[in-house]
Amino acid sequence: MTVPGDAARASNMSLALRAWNIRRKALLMGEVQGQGYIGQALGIADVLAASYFHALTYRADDPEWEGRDRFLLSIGHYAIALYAVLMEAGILPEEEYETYGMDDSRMPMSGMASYTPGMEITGGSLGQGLGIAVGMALGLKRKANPAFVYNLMSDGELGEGSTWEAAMAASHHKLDNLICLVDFNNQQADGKSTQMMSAEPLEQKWLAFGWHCQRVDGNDLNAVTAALDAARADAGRRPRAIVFDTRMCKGVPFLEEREITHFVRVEPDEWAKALTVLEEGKPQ
Ligand SMILES: Cc1ncc(C[n+]2csc(CCOP(=O)(O)OP(=O)(O)O)c2C)c(N)n1
Ligand SMILES: [Mg+2]
Repeated sequence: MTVPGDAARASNMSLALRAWNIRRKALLMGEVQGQGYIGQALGIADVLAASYFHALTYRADDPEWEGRDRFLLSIGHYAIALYAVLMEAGILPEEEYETYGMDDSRMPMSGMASYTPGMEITGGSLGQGLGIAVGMALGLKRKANPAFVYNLMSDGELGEGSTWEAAMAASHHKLDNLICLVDFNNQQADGKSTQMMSAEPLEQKWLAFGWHCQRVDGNDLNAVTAALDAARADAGRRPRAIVFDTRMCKGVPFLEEREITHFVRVEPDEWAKALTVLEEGKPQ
């Protein structure tokens, strides 16, 4: 039985190329519909590459394998980014990107666990993922299953009380098999997170809730992999958080420079241009 999590780690393909492939697949899906949460997908691509090709254990041909690490997408609107990495990991076939957002597609615009292999939960109502992750991590421990639970959440979800209830429960239950990844893109629906309701000082908050916490540049692959390694290796009987500062639209300079909003508008003729610009920056 193949274990692509291990195969991926052993492969010669660099994480930079993996991240580039994820960005390209997300743009191709965006082009299919003429829309999509592309700013978020481009921003989180490095964290997804490092998660799926450095940190996680899974079997691409058996997404429900009991021993897999669970990767929860709490932010259902980031589904386009998860589909891109699931295709890159071989859990979804590459050619399926052409169905993105269409009737009967396994890739709806907002994530649906029952539709998509490799999608562990239906996110979308913000602030639910960490609570579900706590339950899963507790259940795995009770079954003596050594898998980790990763929960990818947003900075907008830091404003949800349910997030902090879950954080407190995780620490109470000493869930050292739980790793919470926070995409701090400093953006939410109505403006910048720091202006809407600042969660700063954010590391101190996780620490005060009894968590191990790191904060790194989420678009620096070396920093991301080092943080994932440190989170797994921490000897404390406590849950672990990593706050990733990311840049929306990363990798497509003309979009990076556009005024960033929750939904970055890409004009019909700009998808092809974005793919061309990305191609120019392809890693060796
Ligand atoms: C409980 C809840 N309230 C409101 C919404 C509507 N909503 C969808 S995305 C979003 C933005 C939240 O910010 P963040 O999650 O950081 O998303 P980003 O702008 O970075 O994509 C909001 C408010 C929701 N999905 N769930
Ligand atoms: Mg955000």
